[in-house]
Amino acid sequence: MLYSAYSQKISSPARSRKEPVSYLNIMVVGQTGTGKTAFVRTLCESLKHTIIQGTLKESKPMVLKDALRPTDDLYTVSMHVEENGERTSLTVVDTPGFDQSIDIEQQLRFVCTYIDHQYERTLIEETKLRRDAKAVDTHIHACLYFLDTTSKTDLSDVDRYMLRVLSSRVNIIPVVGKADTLTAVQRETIRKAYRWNFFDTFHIPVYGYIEIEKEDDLEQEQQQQEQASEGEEEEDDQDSQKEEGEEDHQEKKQQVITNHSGSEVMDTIMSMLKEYVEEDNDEDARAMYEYLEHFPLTLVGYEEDPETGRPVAIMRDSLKPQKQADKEEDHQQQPSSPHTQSRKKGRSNKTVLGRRYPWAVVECCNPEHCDFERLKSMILSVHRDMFRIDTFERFYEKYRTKQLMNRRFEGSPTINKGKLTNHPSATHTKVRA
Ligand SMILES: Nc1nc2c(ncn2[C@@H]2O[C@H](COP(=O)(O)OP(=O)(O)OP(=O)(O)O)[C@@H](O)[C@H]2O)c(=O)[nH]1
Ligand SMILES: [Mg+2]
Repeated sequence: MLYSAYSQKISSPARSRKEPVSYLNIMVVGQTGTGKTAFVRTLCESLKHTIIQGTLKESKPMVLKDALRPTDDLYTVSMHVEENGERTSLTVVDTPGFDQSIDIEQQLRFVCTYIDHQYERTLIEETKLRRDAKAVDTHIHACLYFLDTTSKTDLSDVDRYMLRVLSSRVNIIPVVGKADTLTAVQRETIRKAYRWNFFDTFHIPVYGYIEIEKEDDLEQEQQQQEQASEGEEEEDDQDSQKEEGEEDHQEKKQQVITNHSGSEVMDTIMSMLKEYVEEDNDEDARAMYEYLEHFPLTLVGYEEDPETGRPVAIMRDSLKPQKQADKEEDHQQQPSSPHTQSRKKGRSNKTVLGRRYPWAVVECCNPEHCDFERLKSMILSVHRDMFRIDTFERFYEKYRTKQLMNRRFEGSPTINKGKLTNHPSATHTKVRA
């Protein structure tokens, strides 16, 4: 009830506006140098034709126009985007990368405080007698977590810790940045290893994860309870059982990684989703299934001019001699048609966002090269409403309950408004109609 009232309000902040607008706020987080800012710039650049004129706003001047440098302070970029006839007020929050030489707890606290602060704004709004008609939804609906891929096999301890804490507050989408630096085999290996880590070993509740109680687990639990009631086991027996358990786990990991998607739990989730799709034609289940098929998504940021930070001009097929590229196209077209001639002309001038290597061009928006386009469509259409609903119904509710319980126990209902306005999110750009 509360949500529908709220969502209606946040979806149509101005009655005069003909098009309803959905607010979507995403945050990029991860260790330093993993490609977060390059992703934000690539996203803005790739959306430039769909941004409604005059709506692009940055919380820090020149933040997108300067040379690419390590991010030392949180900033936001907001814009109204229209895709497939749907309008989204998109805000991207870029954060300083985690640096392991500085207190990790403190860096994590900074990000968590920012996320919580957005929930606090809603809580304050809800408790007002007269609510602000122009209040907008500033919740962080999805957090792209840029994984540290240096080990190329397992989640790093820092990532694991950060992910565990963040996934209790926000929808986490783990991503692999700089995917052009991985060979096809490395990508597949890393993908499977991460799936196993996230879903089977550490059970990190990222977006798409569903907790499944397996029959084996239930049986095991039952057996354990029976054993406990029968009296204490011999210590030696327990140790050997534990060792056997670990061996089984390793053996299973090897089997699953070599033969399947990399994760037994993910396979189970996906077959559940498949049933929903086949039996009920459930679109949300289909979207989630397709997302999990590519989990974790791979990204490539554009190659920037070191001085201006602008994308370097890369022509499609620039590495192929023009005659060869034309020949390939002629195979698919009527050789002498005027259409072919004009396409050739148009195509040979076409620049792409990407990175150029002596042997190939990697295109950011080519689905065969990485999942950038897939992620973009997740954010702007396919998963947009799921992110928003999930955030409100799950994460905000959790925050709200916790705060209200705390305040009741402390006997202090005060909400420090002065403190809130000093928070970095005071810089959060509000794009109003
Ligand atoms: N090869 C390759 N390099 C990339 C990619 N994205 C970014 N880089 C490079 O990696 C370096 C760091 O990129 P940033 O986007 O600044 O990384 P960041 O995660 O924002 O770093 P912090 O702001 O320190 O947290 C820069 O030199 C980029 O040119 C990519 O997709 N592929
Ligand atoms: Mg950065």
